[in-house]
Amino acid sequence: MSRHARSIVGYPADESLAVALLAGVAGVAGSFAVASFTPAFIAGPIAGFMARTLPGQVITFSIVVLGDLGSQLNVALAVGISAVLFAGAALLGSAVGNRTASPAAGFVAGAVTALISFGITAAFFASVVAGASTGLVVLAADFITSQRGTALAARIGEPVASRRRLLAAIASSVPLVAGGYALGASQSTQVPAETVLDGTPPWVDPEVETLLAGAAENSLDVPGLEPLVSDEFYEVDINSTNPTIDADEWSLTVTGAVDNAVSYSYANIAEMEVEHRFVSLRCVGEALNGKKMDNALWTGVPIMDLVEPAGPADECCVMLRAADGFYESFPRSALEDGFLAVGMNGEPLPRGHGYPARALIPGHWGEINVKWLTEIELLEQDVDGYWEERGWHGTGPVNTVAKLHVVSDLDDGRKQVGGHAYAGVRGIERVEVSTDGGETWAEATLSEDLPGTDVWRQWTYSYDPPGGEHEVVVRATDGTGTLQSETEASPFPSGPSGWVTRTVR
Ligand SMILES: Nc1nc2c(c(=O)[nH]1)N[C@H]1C(S)=C(S)[C@@H](COP(=O)(O)O)O[C@H]1N2
Ligand SMILES: [Mo]
Repeated sequence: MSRHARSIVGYPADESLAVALLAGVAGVAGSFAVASFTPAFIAGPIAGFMARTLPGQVITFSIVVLGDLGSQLNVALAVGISAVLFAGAALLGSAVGNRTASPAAGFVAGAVTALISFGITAAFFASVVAGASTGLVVLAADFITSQRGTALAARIGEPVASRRRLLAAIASSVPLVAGGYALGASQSTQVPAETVLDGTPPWVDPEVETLLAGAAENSLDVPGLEPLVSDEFYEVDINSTNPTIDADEWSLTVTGAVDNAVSYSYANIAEMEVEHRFVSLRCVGEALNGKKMDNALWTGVPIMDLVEPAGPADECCVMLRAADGFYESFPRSALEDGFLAVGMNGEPLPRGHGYPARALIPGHWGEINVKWLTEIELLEQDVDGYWEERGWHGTGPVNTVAKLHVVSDLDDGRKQVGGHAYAGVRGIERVEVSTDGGETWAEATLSEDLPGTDVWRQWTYSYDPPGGEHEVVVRATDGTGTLQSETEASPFPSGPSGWVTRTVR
């Protein structure tokens, strides 16, 4: 047996790169198999690291111009970088192994590969456990990819042809990658909140059923229009992977300018007197007629019920901090009507929406509705939050908007248009539609107001289409009688503005 055959990745230079890359890809798949799409997945923190450290303009371009594609590209890039890092580890490992006198070469190569993978992973996670498990996974992937490659090629016949060995490495890494992906994708890492609570969870309540049924009943019967409680609630995060928090270990602390800091466990909050509230959210970074505005029924407690026992000083501001490293600061006054949600639409809060608990700050842009909330700090001075440090001004109240998402032909030849309108706590009083580019206006039909002080409404309007192309324009008037601003503004830095216009044929 040659020395090459004995070493794990001891291939001739011309093919070792390709085999190392295959091992790297298999290693990433293995990491996914172990961690699923959680922060312990190697590509997660790398994507997060890029999102945090890339210049603000790049991130803003990605959010405003690329939208969801931007974060998908970020994840894809992070997966690629992870594979290259692991491949580098395998190459280094094999180089070291090849310098070692046999028969220890293979062992040394594998150990060095695992050690470097461990180092890379631990550096990104600051976690020894994640590093160790990833190191082992990469070692296994590396071993199987190269060793099976060698073994298969050897069975085919000595001397082992490079190409055959490479093909065999491909053949062994494909099932590794497929299996790793399938394993990772099948994992659900959310701890069912029922298991950490004694008795009935607060979101299991006949009142929830009644409220949800009412919202369904009051939703306008317009095909293609999202109902009053969103079927698919948008998600915006600074990280590509959601934190996986054990409700058992989670706590929320009230700190800063208070008489004495107070801490709450998950059970503490679930045992309090809960409320169910409809609250809509909208992201400051979305397009004027975008899809990052939604509504849900949330179960939780008024935030001041948690803050008051700490004896807060009468200070100007507050900072909310979260388990994913996110933080936002805003005026204390906005906190007064704040809500801490643990349930959503009759279920525990989904991981993507902040499990185990999130803040809801009525009428304000989504960004201060901090998910995975861990700390409420009372501040004597206003400071910049995560997005404000990157140039955004998204801590204030939402702009008024009427969106146009549905245009359809009715059986009788008329046209039907529809969408949602939202103005935060100001409420929506009226939506008007123009079918002639803004010359004349007619009032749209609105859905019944949902109970709640921070909810959207649906609108619809049907008309006889003029022959050919025409311009449909929509505008809302908020509950204070103020017409939606016609001045056009891009989402950056303080939210989109203008009237939604669409050419209809
Ligand atoms: N911890 C944490 N909270 C967060 C964010 C985040 O990245 N991390 N994103 C914010 C932004 S920008 C918005 S628009 C809303 C979106 O909430 P959703 O994902 O539940 O729709 O959450 C906010 N809260
Ligand atoms: Mo947002």
